[in-house]
Amino acid sequence: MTVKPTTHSSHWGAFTAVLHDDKLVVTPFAGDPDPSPILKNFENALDHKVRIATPMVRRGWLENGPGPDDRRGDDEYIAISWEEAYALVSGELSRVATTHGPESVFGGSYGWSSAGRFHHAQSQVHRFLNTTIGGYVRSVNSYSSGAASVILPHIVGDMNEIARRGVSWEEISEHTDVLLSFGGLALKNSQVASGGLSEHTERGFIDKAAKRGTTFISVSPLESDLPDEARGEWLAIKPGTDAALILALLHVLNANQWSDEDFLARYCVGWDKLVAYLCGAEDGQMRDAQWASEICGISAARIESLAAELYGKRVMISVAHALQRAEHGEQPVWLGLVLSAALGQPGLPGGGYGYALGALGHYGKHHNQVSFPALPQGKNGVKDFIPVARLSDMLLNPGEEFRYNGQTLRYPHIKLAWWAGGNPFHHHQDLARLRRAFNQLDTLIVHEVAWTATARHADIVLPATMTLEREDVGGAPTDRHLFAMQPVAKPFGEAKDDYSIFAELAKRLGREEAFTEGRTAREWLQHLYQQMQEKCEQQNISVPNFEQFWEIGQLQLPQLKDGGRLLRNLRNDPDRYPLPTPSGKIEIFSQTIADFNDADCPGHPVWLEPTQKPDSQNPLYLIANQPATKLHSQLDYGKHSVSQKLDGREICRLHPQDALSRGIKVGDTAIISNSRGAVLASVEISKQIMQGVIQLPTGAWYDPQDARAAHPLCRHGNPNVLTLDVGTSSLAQGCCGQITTVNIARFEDVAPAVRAFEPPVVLYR
Ligand SMILES: Nc1nc2c(c(=O)[nH]1)N[C@H]1C(S)=C(S)[C@@H](COP(=O)(O)OP(=O)(O)OC[C@H]3O[C@@H](n4cnc5c(=O)[nH]c(N)nc54)[C@H](O)[C@@H]3O)O[C@H]1N2
Ligand SMILES: Nc1nc2c(c(=O)[nH]1)N[C@H]1C(S)=C(S)[C@@H](COP(=O)(O)OP(=O)(O)OC[C@H]3O[C@@H](n4cnc5c(=O)[nH]c(N)nc54)[C@H](O)[C@@H]3O)O[C@H]1N2
Ligand SMILES: [Mo]
Repeated sequence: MTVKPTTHSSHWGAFTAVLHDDKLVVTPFAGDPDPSPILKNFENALDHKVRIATPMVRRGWLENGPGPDDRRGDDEYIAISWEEAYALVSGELSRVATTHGPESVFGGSYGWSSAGRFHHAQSQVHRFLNTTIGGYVRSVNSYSSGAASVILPHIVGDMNEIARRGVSWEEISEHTDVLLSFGGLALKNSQVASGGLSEHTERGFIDKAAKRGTTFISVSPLESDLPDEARGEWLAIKPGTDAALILALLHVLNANQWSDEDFLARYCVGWDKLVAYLCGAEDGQMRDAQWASEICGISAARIESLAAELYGKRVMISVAHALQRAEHGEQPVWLGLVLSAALGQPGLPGGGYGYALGALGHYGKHHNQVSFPALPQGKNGVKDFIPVARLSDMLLNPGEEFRYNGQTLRYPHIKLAWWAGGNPFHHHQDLARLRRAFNQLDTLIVHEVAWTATARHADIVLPATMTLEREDVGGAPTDRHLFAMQPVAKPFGEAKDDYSIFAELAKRLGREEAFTEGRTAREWLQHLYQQMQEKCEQQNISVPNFEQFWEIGQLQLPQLKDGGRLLRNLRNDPDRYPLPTPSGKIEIFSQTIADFNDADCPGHPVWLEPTQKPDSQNPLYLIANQPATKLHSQLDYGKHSVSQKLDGREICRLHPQDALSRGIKVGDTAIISNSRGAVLASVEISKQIMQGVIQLPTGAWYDPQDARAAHPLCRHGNPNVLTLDVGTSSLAQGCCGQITTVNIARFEDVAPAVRAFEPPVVLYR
């Protein structure tokens, strides 16, 4: 059967799709100059054996009822009908909400879900819990920018304004002399933007800038973080030590009187206090190039010459998200801003600070004049929340105190957790600890398209459709195209979209009208579209009506060119446009943060030793960064992702010297381990990686050989078996997943086959 191609969109690009005799063919959006190969992951995904066909209940939960259970992650499932599933789920939610209140339900449901404004799973969960039981314990911030999203409001007033609405690539390509990037600008990362991106333009802009004369310098443990098109310099740095390097650069600028004292006096507070710290007046320790060199591994001479190369130039500083996904991750974020200020660059064309530039396809882009509205989530009557990465802490330590952003809060006592559109066994650190945490629950409910490790820990699993099996509207505020996401296939098995599932549950809870407002999914799309259309009309932007839009499949929206406005406005008119900080200026010293009195994040940026440093037991750093071949764990079973594994295992990369000294060869299976567990991975050897560092990307589905082991062995290569589950600091409590320390050896036994994509044992009645 051949069907007319339908327009569609995903977090990694827009495309058209067609089913030819049950084979899905995906073609990138014609207007995309540099489409992502991740699109290929769709082609074998619709009917993969790891998809979930019917609702499921975990055997232990069915037999024993709700309650803590060590069998989660290691149990059989029983296929049930939707009627049975609705009855079990609505009954259990009523029981928990009536007995313990909505403050015992965790509905954070962190995760990227799929593109599509309406079926965004997390929004659906939140709306459902708000409209049926009056709320839920939520999570704040993200795994992406846990530390940055707390510190940046204190020191520059707003995160979004210097990240997503920061200086644009277009401006950089025209004006920047030096782009100094901590953590690089890997094109693998800007392939992706939440909500979708129809035009991948980073490669083109980087090429244009380099041709015009921009010097790119990438400070990173990996050479591959610098795109070839940048024709730049790779400065290899020990993971987690950028704060020391930047302090030394500031020391050199100050010592040579290269710091822009006029800018620092007019637009900043606290430079004098930082200078006292740099020069040793604060505590007797000088933070000069020699001092930093011993910490970060870059020679003192190169640190000094780098400072000289920045002086007098139009400089853009960027700090990747990755740097703050680590112990004391607040510090490099703060120091990147301070460095740009000491150079007097914020607010100049192509100059200043672009936090997370290149980390996602949103950054450095223009914003649409009007954006597509989000699904309203209703009112959450529960006040309790956690910083998102404190999940296991919360479940394991109910009632205990924790610090967050100057407050002392308590972990709530959670009985039931609900997850749709996220995979904590992908995103969270220390997976053995996460399993223990989930085992404390009475009930875990998960909606999933496939048998992820999270689904395998659930008590009730509800099968969700993929976007290809339903209607939606795809768009992001930084993408000028809006797409009709038209279905290309029927739902797999009995899968339903999250909205329909929640609508049925709301009906059984007597709250259908409150949840649906009487609308079908199609009517919601029309309703949301109409709201956008009205906003457009108010601004004299003409757009087709919904039916025409649906027929054409796409439309183009006008954009604003206001990137970088926060610091540009400050520079041009500080009285009229003070920053939304207590001083109205850039805070190099923050009295607010100082008054919090947390030793792990004092009032000005500092170098603090991480607890995780290579030692005799764990002599190597592990970088667990974003995968090039997929988005997180999504469609890890997809064609492109699988084609980039070896023996079915994720590939780790290490330096030839580190391999040689351990007798490890290309193509070997290696075992990477530390006190939390071990993973198997296939070996690639590369000089593009710093000696002393191993890289293993995230995204391989957790595949423990013995699910109940205290120190599990993952056969597939999921680095979160190894990462440490601690907060970045008492200030932000962000996740520290990016960097840990490990040992590596050749795996001498016969390597066990990967079983990540084999469904669990299911009993059909
Ligand atoms: N060690 C380490 N860990 C990390 C990171 C790191 O750098 N190092 N990075 C972190 C970062 S930045 C992030 S953002 C997180 C990402 O973590 P997540 O966002 O949790 O990862 P995803 O794989 O995107 O999970 C989305 C899940 O939703 C499912 N899904 C997709 N569409 C739908 C739908 O319509 N309905 C339902 N019900 N389900 C759907 C997918 O199948 C998938 O399992 O990981 C973090 N974890
Ligand atoms: N293909 C693809 N793209 C993605 C994603 C994906 O899953 N797949 N995820 C998206 C998401 S949700 C996010 S939040 C962003 C994340 O954006 P980032 O966090 O910036 O991305 P990462 O790839 O984790 O890290 C970028 C690079 O930082 C370097 N790095 C790590 N530690 C250090 C350090 O201590 N110092 C220095 N100088 N460099 C260091 C690593 O070499 C790494 O390759 O990526 C997005 N883009
Ligand atoms: Mo992220």
